[in-house]
Parts: sequence; structure tokens; C-alpha cells
Amino acid sequence: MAAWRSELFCTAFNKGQLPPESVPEIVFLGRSNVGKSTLINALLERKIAKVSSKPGKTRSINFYSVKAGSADFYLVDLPGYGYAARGADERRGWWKLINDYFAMRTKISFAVHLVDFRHGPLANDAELTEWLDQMGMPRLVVFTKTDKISPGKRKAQYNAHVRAGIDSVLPPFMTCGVNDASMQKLRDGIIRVMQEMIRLDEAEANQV
Ligand SMILES: Nc1nc2c(ncn2[C@@H]2O[C@H](COP(=O)(O)OP(=O)(O)OP(=O)(O)O)[C@@H](O)[C@H]2O)c(=O)[nH]1
Ligand SMILES: [Mg+2]
Repeated sequence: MAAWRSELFCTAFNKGQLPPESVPEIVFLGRSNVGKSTLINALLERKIAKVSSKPGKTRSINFYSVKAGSADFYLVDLPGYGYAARGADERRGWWKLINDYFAMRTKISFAVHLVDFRHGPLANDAELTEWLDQMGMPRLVVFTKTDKISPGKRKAQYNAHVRAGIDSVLPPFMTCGVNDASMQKLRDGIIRVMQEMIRLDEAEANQV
């Protein structure tokens, strides 16, 4: 598989700042502090997205343009949801930004939904899942922070999460954003899902 070349393409704090649509957009979503920006840095092998131990670090929609061989796409880092310390106004602002983004864009390929491996999907993850389902948005589930569970317990934990019911276009990936052993598998998975989405879109377009 070709190496990924990337740059920060655009930072949007409101819908007026979103870039023109061009290549497929792969959107990273998940609770605040789950590790979205860390995972993007690991995938891109650069410290390009800002990371913090305090929830609520990413406040804008950040578009990273990626070239992987002949494939061009954006990885889109969204602010996390469920950050309790935010006031009601800020939470409303968050929903507005995210809603505007999903409502306005026609090139969103699929969502990468990050879930903390220690807890599995929580109530607001279920809310997000339902919201994505209502939009018919495909979802790839990625577990983060797997290093926080001892290696001997990981398999049982994985099976327990899957048994509890996880809907994902591929079996959920296990990742640790601070160690890139798991990243090549995820890079390959992301490209595979994106190509499948392009194939489905083309098949649909040919039917009409
Ligand atoms: N041990 C461990 N720590 C991680 C992992 N991924 C992220 N972290 C840590 O978790 C914290 C939050 O990471 P971020 O990447 O900023 O999380 P985020 O989801 O982008 O957060 P928001 O921007 O607030 O939505 C940081 O202290 C990271 O170093 C992981 O796989 N393992
Ligand atoms: Mg972030």
C-alpha cells in the first residue's frame, strides 16, 4: 500500500468556512477525549492535529488532505461530543456546527466512530449511532486506548463489546494511538471502505 502524504487543508469554525467540496470526506467522530486527534496523527505519521489530556481540545472542523497512491481524500477531525464541562450554549453551538456540516456536504464517504475500548459504546455513542443511521451514514467502529487494558484481557473485552451489539461496516479495529503497530491495518481498512463506497455510488448512479 502506498504511503499517505498529508497536509492541514482547512480549519472551519462555522459553515461559511467549510472548503469547497472536492474529494471524499472520511469523518472522525466520537466522545471528547476518546483520541480522535491522536488517531489522525498516528494515521498520518505526523503531529498535525492538536491533542490534549483535557477534553474539548478540538473546537473546529479540521480537514486534512491525504494522497495515498492514486487515492485523494480528506480526513475530517470533528470536535468531540459529550464534554460535560461545556455550557448549554456551547453544546448547542457544537450540535449546530456538526448538523450544518452533515447537512451541507454531499461527499461524506463514511464515518469513523471512535469508541473507548475500556468502556465500549456509552449512552451518547448510542445517540450518535442512531443519528448516523437516520442519515443512512455508514459507520466504521474503531476502538481506542486498547493499551489501557492488559493484553491477556483484550480478546474477552473485544468479544463482550461485539456481543453487546456493534454495527460497523468492518469488524471493529483495535488501535492504540500512541503506538503505530495497529495503524497499517486501519489505513488499509479505511481505503477499502472508501473504495467500496465509491463503487456503490457508481452502481447507484448507473441505475438511474
Ligand atoms: N494511552 C492512550 N492514550 C491515548 C490514546 N489515544 C489518545 N490518548 C490520550 O487521550 C487524550 C485525548 O486525546 P485527543 O486525541 O486529544 O482526543 P480527542 O478525541 O481529539 O478529544 P477532543 O478534541 O477534545 O474531542 C490525550 O491525552 C491522548 O494522549 C491511546 O490509544 N492510548
Ligand atoms: Mg481532538
